[in-house]
Amino acid sequence: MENPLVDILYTQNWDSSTKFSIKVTKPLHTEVTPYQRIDFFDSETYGRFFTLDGLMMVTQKDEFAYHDMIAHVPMATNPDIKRVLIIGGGDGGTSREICRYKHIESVDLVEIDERVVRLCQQYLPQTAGHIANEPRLHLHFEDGLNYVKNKPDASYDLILVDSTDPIGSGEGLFTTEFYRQCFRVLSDEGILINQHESPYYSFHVKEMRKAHRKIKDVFPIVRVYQYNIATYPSGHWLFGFASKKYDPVRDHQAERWEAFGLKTMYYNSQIHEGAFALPTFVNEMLAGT
Ligand code: AAT
Repeated sequence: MENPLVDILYTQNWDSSTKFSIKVTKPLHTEVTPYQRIDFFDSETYGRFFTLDGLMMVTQKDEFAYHDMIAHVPMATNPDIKRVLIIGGGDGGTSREICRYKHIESVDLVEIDERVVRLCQQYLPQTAGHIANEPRLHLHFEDGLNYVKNKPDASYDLILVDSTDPIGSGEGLFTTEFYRQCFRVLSDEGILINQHESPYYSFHVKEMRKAHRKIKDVFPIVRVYQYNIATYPSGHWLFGFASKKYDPVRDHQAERWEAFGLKTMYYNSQIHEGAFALPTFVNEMLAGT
């Protein structure tokens, strides 16, 4: 590895003719579980990162963008949220951000693959360091759709779907049945945030439009917001915001959120409102669903 003539690369095909590579300084761990292949690597610029079935999940350098935007947008829309369900998110980044709010009472984290959590605890303390000593956080190792099916009505104020893309084990989390179950287990003020993929490459666009259509059939308020993350295909990604009562811009509680005094690297009150202003080509993609 010290040989200047040799580079060891991690490469993800962003589409059939576009590749993204990071030079690996050290491959740390590889494991195949019943659900997926898990790899951890070290790199210079992005620090430590991990992939599932070869797809980028988390890097030390840019995970803050994703985890800030999935967690703080709903919390600043309804600062009274107390009971949170996270589906996926075994790396811990999303629960780390949610647990920064002292008034949160409980966080259920439902991750299909226990090995993701255990390996992140070992290799990625930046996102998983709090898991072992956060008494409000409860781990459940099962499929997210199965888990919500068995929960009573109105169990949560917020559901964050922090899952893989709609292929393989994440597939069930992009179905109308799943969104209906989420609606049922949410309180009357409930909010659901989910992956809306990227508006750039055609595979993601197709999935994003399908998911958006299904959510619109289930929730009365459905919005989409964007953020930048360097290591996901195209760097331009979207989250869906679905809600029973609150609109994220009309009901934005900037002053109450700022009073929490949280220091964030990506999210702020201007980003909150700006993120819902979408480029015309994205509006047109969503309008056609
Ligand atoms: N915080 C950003 C990291 C992720 S990882 C997504 C997690 O979802 C993985 O740990 C995976 O094991 C888990 N998962 C997949 N399917 C299910 C399921 N059906 N039920 C519960 N957990 C599941 C998100 C990366 C997003 C990548 C976007 N390109």
